[in-house]
Amino acid sequence: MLKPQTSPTRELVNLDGLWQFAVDPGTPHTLWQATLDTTLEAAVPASYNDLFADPAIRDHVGWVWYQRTVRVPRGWAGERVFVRLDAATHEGVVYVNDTKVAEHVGGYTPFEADITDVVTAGQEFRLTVGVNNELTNTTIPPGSITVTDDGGRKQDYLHDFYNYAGLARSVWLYSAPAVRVTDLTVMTDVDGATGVVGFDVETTGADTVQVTLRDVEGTVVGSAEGIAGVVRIDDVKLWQPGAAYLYTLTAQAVVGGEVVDEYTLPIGVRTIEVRGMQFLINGEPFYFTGFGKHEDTAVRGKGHDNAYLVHDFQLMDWIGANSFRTSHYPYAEEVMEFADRHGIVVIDEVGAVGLNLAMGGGIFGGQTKLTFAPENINDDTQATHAQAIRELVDRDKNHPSVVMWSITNEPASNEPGAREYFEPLVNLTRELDATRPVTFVNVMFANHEADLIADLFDVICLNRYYGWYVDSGDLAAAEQKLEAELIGWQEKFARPLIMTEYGADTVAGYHSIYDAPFTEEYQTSFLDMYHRVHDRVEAMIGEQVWNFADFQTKNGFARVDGNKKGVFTRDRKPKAAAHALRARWTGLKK
Ligand code: GCB
Repeated sequence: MLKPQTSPTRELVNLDGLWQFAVDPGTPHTLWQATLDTTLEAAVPASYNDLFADPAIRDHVGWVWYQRTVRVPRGWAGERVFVRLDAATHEGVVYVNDTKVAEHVGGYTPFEADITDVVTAGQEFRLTVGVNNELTNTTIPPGSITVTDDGGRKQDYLHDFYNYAGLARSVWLYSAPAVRVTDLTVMTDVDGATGVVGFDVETTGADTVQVTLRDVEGTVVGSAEGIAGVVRIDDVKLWQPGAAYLYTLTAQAVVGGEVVDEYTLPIGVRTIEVRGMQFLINGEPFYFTGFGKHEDTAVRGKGHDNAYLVHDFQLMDWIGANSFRTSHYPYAEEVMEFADRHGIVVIDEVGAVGLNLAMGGGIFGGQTKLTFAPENINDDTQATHAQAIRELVDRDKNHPSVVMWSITNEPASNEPGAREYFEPLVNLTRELDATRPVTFVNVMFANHEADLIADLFDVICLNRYYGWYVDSGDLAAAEQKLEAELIGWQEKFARPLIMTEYGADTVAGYHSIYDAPFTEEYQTSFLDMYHRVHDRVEAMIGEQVWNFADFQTKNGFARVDGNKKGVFTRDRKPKAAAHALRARWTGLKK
């Protein structure tokens, strides 16, 4: 789905701001028809959970309602009018006055509706958005809901980040012509000094499409006509990690010789290849440094915030990071575009987190059950998962920063049923995009001997906590076990390995001269130990520390106001390890 934009044929109105807000008293939802009888207002974009001083709102399980009035610009008569939500976490329903115009499941990908027939240019309408935060065994990510003795509903889930919900990304009203560009796919390659840009355009009935490529100065470097084809760029400037270069591709829909619509996409020309145990970007071996991140800040929850966007990327640059993983769900499109413009490499992850063993034992009935059993993670979950993959690839396929798809974090890949569950999803991802490698993120209990799916993937990502959850405080024992396991993966699979999580909870300002977990010194020594091992294992092609910053989680005895494995605090102050990482990663860059 194309991100809305202004162009000579399109207009865009941002609907962010304060919306009326109410919690739905029941399920199925009831409030959509009314003008919300509420004094509450919620900021958009923001998760609603931490905005209010009310635990009943924070812990609510079910639907909430957002409402505002919107005026359609009077100049839009004759145009198609759309409402577009960048995300509604985890399920959204949209009403224009009393008409339902859109429904969408999946909390981190956009959806839109053509509302032309129910609005009038120059007139106001009531826009109501219902958002549901429920997670079940058929949602991605999964969860379970229990009914408490007093009839209340309680949400449980296995992933280690707070279940923030609401309208955490922007909402838009936009106009576009009836005959327009509806999708664009670019695939880039390099032939000597020539860039090869393959394109595919979908329209609603254009006679033809005129494609023009421009460089950063605006000079035309190539063009083509048709709904699919190739444009070649002489002396191409490549999109490189740390040195982004973006051309713009303009697609014009033509009817009867007239241009009726125009859409412009920034594109980067680069190649990606997995060869043996190497990951090549533009033919050069690439070593990933950086973080698993979260969309997480105080008060906003997962609300997208451009100030934090800029600051986080500044801190990543300061520390020498060249990459990050969108753990554990697709991030706001603004983040992906920023990465494109600034040459940051992204492992793009689907929101499939928490599909692991404890799911069977922990939250589906309290007994040990297999995760991939029909009553737990089942065919319906897999169908939701497949749809989440489709929507992620559809949204992010044109970002040069995205070099790999991660289709799940830490599933029970050692369990019967795992292969049957994942093999079709890997195949689907490859069918959707043949240009990028596919990976998954392996959990510690499914090591190289126990795992049943790793051979399906091009690159194997590992989350390891030797020295934290295992051998806590004993870095010497941890070092031996870590190295032995990495060598085990290398010998068995002979393909690239990335350490996508390694980290230790660290309380900023807590110190010791001993190897004492939770101190700033321990976090530094822990990371140093991993780095020694990474440098000794040939298949290691990257290291992404868990986590960039401290983040909020659900309550639990192992979490003190959230997860403290951040190298930065939640308000982005460096812990001591930040300086050590900076020394290593800026050194690796030379
Ligand atoms: C993991 C998970 C991540 C957690 C982390 C931790 O393996 O992938 O979501 O936050 O461990 O800190 O326990």
